[in-house]
Amino acid sequence: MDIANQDEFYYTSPTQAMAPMSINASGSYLDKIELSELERLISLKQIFPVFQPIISLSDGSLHGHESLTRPTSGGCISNPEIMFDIARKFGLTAELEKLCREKALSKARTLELEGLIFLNVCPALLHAENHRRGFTSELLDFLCIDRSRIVFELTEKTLINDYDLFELGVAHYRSQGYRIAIDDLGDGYAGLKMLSQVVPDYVKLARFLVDGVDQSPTKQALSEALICFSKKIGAQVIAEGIERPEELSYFISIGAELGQGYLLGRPSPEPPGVSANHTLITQQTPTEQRPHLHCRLSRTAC
Ligand SMILES: [Ca+2]
Repeated sequence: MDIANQDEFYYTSPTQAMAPMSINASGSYLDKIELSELERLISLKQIFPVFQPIISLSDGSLHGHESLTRPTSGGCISNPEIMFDIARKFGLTAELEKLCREKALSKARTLELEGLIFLNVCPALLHAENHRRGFTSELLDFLCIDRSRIVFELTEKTLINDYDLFELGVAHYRSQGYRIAIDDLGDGYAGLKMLSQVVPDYVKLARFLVDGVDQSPTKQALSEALICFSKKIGAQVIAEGIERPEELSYFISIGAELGQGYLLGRPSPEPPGVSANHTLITQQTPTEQRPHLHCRLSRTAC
């Protein structure tokens, strides 16, 4: 799970979310250990970024990478899910996210990664006092990375009960020239409302829709509807979590523009930088469109 999947606490209670949990006499020994280890991880910057490729499903070319984060501290923080859970628990998500972004962008510059850089972000954190505005822009300027190469992934996985706050977050990024992706579409509470209000540049289909889609008429119907809608509003669709050739073939057949998943490339600290997927994509491209999908898409002028 990446950082964008850790936002429930912020969306459901954005005000209280920014107040760190205090360890008092009733705090458990485990709480103290977790907080201590997380503070040490942040101060010593004990994380490293990995990059997973996002591939064009029309020709297999590299479109960009999503940056994910792995901890190196060991101890009780043994994986990224636990790391972000503990950060959320103690109100340290802002500090952790800032560190993740700093590490990811610096490494992307060192590796001279091609294409776009997708970064997960919690919109509510834009309003945290300890999340200094302009930090990302200053860092990008320092690294000579153009803002047009940055795509912020906003999760819709969790309940958003403050859309004014959410829209402020989106406007904040848009006004600076960044692109916006809706992450995990179909896996949360408010996807359609978010789509109508944000009008994103990219839509990332939730993994559960992709998993076994070739064997599920229901998932196919949902995927088709979301792809059709996304195309109508000018957003490119990314099918995330593609692990089987049958899933890849299906999304190619219904016209999804982009794909991501183990089949197309695992997250890596040093990704190859170019896509080796041209042969894989062309082998999976069906010789004929699926008749029923073609008809439905044609009727709705997608
Ligand atoms: Ca993501």
